[in-house]
Amino acid sequence: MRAFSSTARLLAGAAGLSGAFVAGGLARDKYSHLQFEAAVPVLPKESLAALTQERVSKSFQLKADAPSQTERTFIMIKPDGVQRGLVGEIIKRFEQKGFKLVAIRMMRPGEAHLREHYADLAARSFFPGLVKYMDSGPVVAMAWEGQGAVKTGRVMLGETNPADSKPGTIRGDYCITVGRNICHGSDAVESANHEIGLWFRPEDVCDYTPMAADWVYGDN
Ligand code: DAT
Ligand code: MG
Repeated sequence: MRAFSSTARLLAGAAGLSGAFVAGGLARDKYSHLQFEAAVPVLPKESLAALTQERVSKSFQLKADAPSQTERTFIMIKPDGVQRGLVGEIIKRFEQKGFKLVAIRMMRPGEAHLREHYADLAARSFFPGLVKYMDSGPVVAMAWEGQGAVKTGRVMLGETNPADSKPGTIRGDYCITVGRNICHGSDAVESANHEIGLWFRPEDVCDYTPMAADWVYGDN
């Protein structure tokens, strides 16, 4: 009895399977011409869709020259930015803005290097604490290139004191105290070039043209 019923189930299953297979085949036959038409639609000549189809199939002629040697800025994610998992978020903001990443390196350069980087603040009372904090873990050093990269980079970072930084800026969105303000950005073109030279060898800085350059620097 048990053997019979499992044989019956097997037969019923096979019948169902072949039935579904036949039905699928029939459906394919019935609708195959429709699928073909959907893949290559013939649109009414004056329709908006027809015009759009014509326009997107033409090659683009927009003229835009990305400046070949635009300025570069030195941006660094400080140890607290790294520890708090904000590396991707900070890089994302510069990428999405349209700036070009030309150098990047994660490192822990040591006290002497950090003293040199902040040499102009050596006389300030917070200098020893600043160097100690900067030496407390790895940093991510970067060079970003683009029109107005130094000034715009500072705007994107926000004010030195996060309490004065507007929401929407990196410091305005992600930190609270001046002693843990998660990122550094050059304050002038000259200091940017000096800092890039301090943190990177010339061969670490990449020269390339991003595919989107003409779309970022279009002029009408
Ligand atoms: P920024 O980093 O905005 O260029 P800065 O060059 O004047 O600012 O100072 C470098 C860093 O030193 C700053 O990011 C945080 C720290 N710092 C500045 N002023 C400070 C202060 N009054 N107390 C503690 N740390 C300070
Ligand atoms: Mg500074």
